[in-house]
Amino acid sequence: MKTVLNTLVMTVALTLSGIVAADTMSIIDPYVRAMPPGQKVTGAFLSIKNDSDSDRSLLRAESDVAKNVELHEHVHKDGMMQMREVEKINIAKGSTTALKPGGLHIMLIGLTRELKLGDIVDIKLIFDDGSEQIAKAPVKKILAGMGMMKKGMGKKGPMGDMKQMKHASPMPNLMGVVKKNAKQLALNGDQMKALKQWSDVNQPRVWEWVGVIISTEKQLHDAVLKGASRDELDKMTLTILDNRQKIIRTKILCVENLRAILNDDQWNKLMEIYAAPAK
Ligand SMILES: [Cu+2]
Repeated sequence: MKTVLNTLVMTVALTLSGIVAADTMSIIDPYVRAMPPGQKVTGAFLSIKNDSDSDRSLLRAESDVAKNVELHEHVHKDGMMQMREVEKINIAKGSTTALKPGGLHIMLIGLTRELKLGDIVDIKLIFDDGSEQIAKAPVKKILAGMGMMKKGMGKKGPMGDMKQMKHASPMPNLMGVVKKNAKQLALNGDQMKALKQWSDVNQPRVWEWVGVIISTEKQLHDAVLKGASRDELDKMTLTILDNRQKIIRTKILCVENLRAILNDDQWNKLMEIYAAPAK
């Protein structure tokens, strides 16, 4: 009898704590940005509502779809917009904090699998009071960039994002060509390793910059309609240019790096493959 009573008490206590936890912090409309195939970085967005009677902060996020999960913010610095990691994200009592494109967000870096439209990504959120919540975030396409909001412009489907990519970088993507033709180029183990090291470091950075360009262009589009000042519009334009320049510089370094890693035969072969019309 005593055991039954204990079990009963425990059950009631567990149920109550479950309700309290669910009632104080709620996760609203989580989603993950769909990216083109092969892309290793993406962002997750959601709102967190704090109905508890004390301020809270989100300390960490975890997910098995990415090797690294970071909390990020966009900051305007010297007229430029940049992304950087933050220690925590505050949610004051009685308020809602929104993580959205161009603002605070969760960065999923080093995706461990392909995320397809409609997939549900589990993201564990860990708060400063030790509580945890799992956000079930569907993978969604985010229409971004000027004109994309209008019907008929900007094609739906994976090509939409691919176009954005090209748009953000008018540079040759030799690394992709090398990876695709590794066998034909007869790359050795050391070369493969050197290329992988380069990609691991630089690919996520480039994708962050692409993300900033896409979200800033969207902001610029909206700001013009709202009649923002020339000054504000210029700042956004500079942010876009700054990030474009960073991408272009990285692509230039990438070509130089490839030239250094490949021997002459491999390099000539690569130029041949690159120049050949796509089948
Ligand atoms: Cu970020």
